[in-house]
Amino acid sequence: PIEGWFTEVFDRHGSAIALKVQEKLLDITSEYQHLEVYQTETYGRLMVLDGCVMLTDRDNFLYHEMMTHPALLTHGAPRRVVIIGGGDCGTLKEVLKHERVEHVTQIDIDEEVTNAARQFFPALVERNDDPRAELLFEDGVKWVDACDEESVDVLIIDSTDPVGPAEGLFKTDFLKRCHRILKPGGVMVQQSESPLYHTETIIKSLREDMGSAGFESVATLPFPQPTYPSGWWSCTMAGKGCDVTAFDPTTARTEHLELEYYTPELHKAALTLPPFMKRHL
Ligand code: AG3
Repeated sequence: PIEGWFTEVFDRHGSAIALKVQEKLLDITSEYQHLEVYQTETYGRLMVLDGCVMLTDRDNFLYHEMMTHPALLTHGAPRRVVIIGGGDCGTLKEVLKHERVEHVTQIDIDEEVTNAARQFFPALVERNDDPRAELLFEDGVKWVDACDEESVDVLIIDSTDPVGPAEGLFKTDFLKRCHRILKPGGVMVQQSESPLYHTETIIKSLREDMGSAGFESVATLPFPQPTYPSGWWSCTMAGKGCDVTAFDPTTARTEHLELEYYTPELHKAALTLPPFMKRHL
């Protein structure tokens, strides 16, 4: 760690990411995790949970657009969307851009994350007053269990790494419960860590577990994320009775979405796995 810099060290991979910071704006320990917010010199504000970078003002659009638009546009006409985690509201903001979505429920276990977003990341919460948005602060696993069968079109798991509070969100048992609440034609998408660091481990097992949970199709989409381990990240989609690997970019209407990264063509391209990933999956 360098003085005056925030550093996240990825010990197992012998690498780290560091951002020059000007000031620490928040440092609290909630019931669930250690939450920090910094003002950086060149990436705007930075949110950190248990020492891990969650987002910065400058590059969060990459992650949030890729966590949202491929799944919603693959589905085609989602009306009911559920987000597990996502307390910073960055994913919620992207979902609310879709006019045909009628209701979005965000379930994060830790209200302090949303409080910090409200206080320090105004751009992420700017659509929170939308009457279609419902924010709940409870255990997402329990919420999914209590949810009606076949009632959700798109389910987004915007979690932290599969350790600590989010560990249960990567288990087969939870994926089965996710499958239960999706309507036929439903799509789930989960943040799935780094293609460079986690293809043979987390990504591979998540894809297998999605298959065991009853999903007929799976697709892992890599995208750049400069402030996460290795600078490169991924999401993995799974389809219930639909093919998430097939996407026709000419049918997707995105003019009204105010996008900074996602395009239907880029989505199509991200469905082509690089050879090294293909070899391991
Ligand atoms: N989700 C966190 C992805 C994991 C980042 N991992 C890390 N830095 N070691 C981010 C939530 C944004 N809505």
